[in-house]
Amino acid sequence: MRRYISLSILWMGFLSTALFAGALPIPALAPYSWVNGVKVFNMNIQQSSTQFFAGINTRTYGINQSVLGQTIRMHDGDKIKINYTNRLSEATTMHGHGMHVPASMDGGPKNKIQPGTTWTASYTVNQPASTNWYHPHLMGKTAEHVYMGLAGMIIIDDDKSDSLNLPKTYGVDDIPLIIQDKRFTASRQILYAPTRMEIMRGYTSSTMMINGEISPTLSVKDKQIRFRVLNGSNSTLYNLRFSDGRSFKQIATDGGFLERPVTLNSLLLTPGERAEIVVNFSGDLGSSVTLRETRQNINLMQINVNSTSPGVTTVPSTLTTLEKYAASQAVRTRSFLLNTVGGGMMGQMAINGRPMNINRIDNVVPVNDIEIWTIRNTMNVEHNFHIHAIHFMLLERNGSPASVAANERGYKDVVRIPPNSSVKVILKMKDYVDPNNGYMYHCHFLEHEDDGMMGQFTVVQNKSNPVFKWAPIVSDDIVTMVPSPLPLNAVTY
Ligand SMILES: [Cu+2]
Repeated sequence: MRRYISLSILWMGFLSTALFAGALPIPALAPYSWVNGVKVFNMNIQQSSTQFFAGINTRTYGINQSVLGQTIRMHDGDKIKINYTNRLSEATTMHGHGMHVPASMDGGPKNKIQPGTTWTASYTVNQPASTNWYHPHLMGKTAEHVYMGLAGMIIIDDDKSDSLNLPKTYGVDDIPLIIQDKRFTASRQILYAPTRMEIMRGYTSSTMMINGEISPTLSVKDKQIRFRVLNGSNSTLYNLRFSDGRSFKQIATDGGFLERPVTLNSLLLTPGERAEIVVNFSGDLGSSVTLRETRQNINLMQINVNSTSPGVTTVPSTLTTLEKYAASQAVRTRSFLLNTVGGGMMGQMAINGRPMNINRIDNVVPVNDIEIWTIRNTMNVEHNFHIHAIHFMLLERNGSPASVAANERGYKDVVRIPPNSSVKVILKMKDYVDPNNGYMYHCHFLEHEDDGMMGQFTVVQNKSNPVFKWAPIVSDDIVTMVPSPLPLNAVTY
């Protein structure tokens, strides 16, 4: 009877709070070959099945594996080609989140990959060491495709990260943690069916997983261990904390290293955000610590300290020097209002009153201009804000520079905008002029993004003469491509 009860609890998905099961899966590093000096990756986007629950096959999507994707690793300066082949029965795209690449290589909604075809992202890596990720970005389908399992990590190394004495053996003391949560049907298939209220409030679940494993166990040595943490969920905030309340050091934000490690006891990540943390397990041989999510009170992962292998014992006190811009250097300010249109709480998600329109350029950003963007959330729900290709620094929260947390004082590409609050960021787009291909900015709560809380900007040489191939109507900062004397398919996207 007792066994029956515990199985019933398992079926209800609550076991994750009580027991730890399999070892934490470490996504394999994606194999590559060098072809004429170019590092070539072949990534198959495929349908498969995964056993989240013992003995039960759950239909999933993955990239070179059954769920999630292999880790793509590259070095600043590398020439890269990533061939994404779509072996699904539906179209998708593959966007490099956090990647500073030309708009035509961004993998946004226009870079559609039809079933049976291959799309190639080709560029030279041009950014600091950082933890990024790749995931679909198809209009209206991003949330579902990520939920089905399409997400993988991209790790960028550079000379600085090579030389710093940090844990850096992948899967041993440098551990990727892709945290997600999912709902399942009674037959244990992934259930993606948000109601209108769940689109607003978040399609969340208490069944959490790391790297596709519910309640995993990880064995580590009694040294400094680095975790590359990605909130890969659709719309769940994770507040991470260790069961013994121990402190740890955050060394990197979305865009790479912080100048100095920041000591924390808990780490809050909104969807799409990354943080690299280093945890000191010296003196813990033979003991176990649990990584917890405190907003929903979930035990995420048990960490067993069971080896004394050599490793890193101290974290460098200085990591990098970041280029910073003063507010007085900005030549332009822009405002972005996150709210709904038509129907209040049940209306459509929009930015500045405009739901996403793929045929509209909302902002034209001149290259090398320093700009301040103010993003305001006037709703009673959580949002965040993600900008493609550009990393920014926070200037203020709610008008206060002092309200920017120490671990937010690095380069970011996703920033939390809590209910009824505002954030001011400063940024400069340094390259990749292309008036004919847009980059996205959007809320990274994927249900909000899919519903329309997204806009599009281009990077131009000269704002007064952006040299469009098409005939746009320019009104304030809005460029509308319709009606145009050119057919839409004349636009090179
Ligand atoms: Cu949102």
